[in-house]
Amino acid sequence: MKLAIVCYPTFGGSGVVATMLGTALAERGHEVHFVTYKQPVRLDLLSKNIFFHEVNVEEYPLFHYQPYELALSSKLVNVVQEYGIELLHVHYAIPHAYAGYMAQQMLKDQGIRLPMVTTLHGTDITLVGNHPVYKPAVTFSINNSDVVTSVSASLKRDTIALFDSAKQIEVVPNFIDMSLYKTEFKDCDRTIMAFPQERIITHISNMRPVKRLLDVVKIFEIVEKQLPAILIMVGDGPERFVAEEYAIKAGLKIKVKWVGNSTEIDRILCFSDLFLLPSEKESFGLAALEAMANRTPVISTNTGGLPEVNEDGVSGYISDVGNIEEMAANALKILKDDQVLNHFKNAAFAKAEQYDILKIIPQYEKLYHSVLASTKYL
Ligand code: GMT
Repeated sequence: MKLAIVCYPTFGGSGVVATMLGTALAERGHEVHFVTYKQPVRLDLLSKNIFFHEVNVEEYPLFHYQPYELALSSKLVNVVQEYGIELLHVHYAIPHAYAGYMAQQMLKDQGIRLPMVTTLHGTDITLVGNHPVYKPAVTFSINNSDVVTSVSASLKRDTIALFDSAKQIEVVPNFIDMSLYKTEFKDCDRTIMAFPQERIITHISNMRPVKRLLDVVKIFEIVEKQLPAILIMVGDGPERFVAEEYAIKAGLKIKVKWVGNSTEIDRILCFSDLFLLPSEKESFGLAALEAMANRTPVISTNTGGLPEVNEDGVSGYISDVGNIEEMAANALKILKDDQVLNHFKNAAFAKAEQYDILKIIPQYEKLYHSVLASTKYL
């Protein structure tokens, strides 16, 4: 099958999922065309069956805002015509589903039917998409997609509740390639970051307000009073400065290490003892799954899809948003004893196996085949 994937090319989870999906599909013999404004960060272009088409937005003095949707839909039309694309899969509704719909309409005029699968990732529904500024367009895009998927059962419920939509939504959870984690990393050297007696606690995010960065530092502050530990903060974003200031004022400057955006996530997670994700909202929590695949237990909130990923008392613990004391107490429960920590590490890995890519890719393929086979597109 020849398909086009539209996604954000940055460090966010939706782009990572789209890239992993496209790469896996290409390995299974499908021809995959990524259409976005920059090469996705985790995309290996030198792969058989993978193409990348950059969307360029022409600047013009009259434009206060650059019309990205227009450029994207035009690019999609060109790519579909040139390569005979059979199906479009857009990740993150805003503005991708909207641009995809416009491309569909332009192609329809030329007698070309292009079915569209839209995958909802979280904030496109729960935060941004729900805002009155975007809601009518997002509702329209959802209702006019041929197939809509959500990355968790929780996000499906949120979509139905917030958008009052009768559209059927298929839950296809996010996934991870577990074959990459079956063998130990050769360069998993914790001494580059910590002293032997220190536990290594890690947080990874885009450091936006929903991630509650101050909670991360405050949880660590409580834990660090009880046992030797360091905190590795991976990523960058608007909340970083405030959290960094807090850590310095709390006397934790040398204990909290800010490493910025990283392409070495697995190298960091493989020597981590605990992962913190105290988010306000999280449709799935891909970073938590990546931690678990690296045998790192997770302390998270119980919001959104997190309880589906992080099994309370098994792969870690979940708490109400903002309950810093409980999250710190649970972190200590896991970290205080080597045997307990090892037990949680193994359980986190076993839980991650439920989301192995081998179980999820066939679900997408089945959806693609059913939409292609539907009479509408024969
Ligand atoms: O966080 C965002 O604003 C967007 C998005 C992204 O691109 O990273 O994150 C969402 O999609 C991820 C992949 O499906 C999920 O793992 C994240 O939980 C979800 N973020 C939120 O719901 C806040």
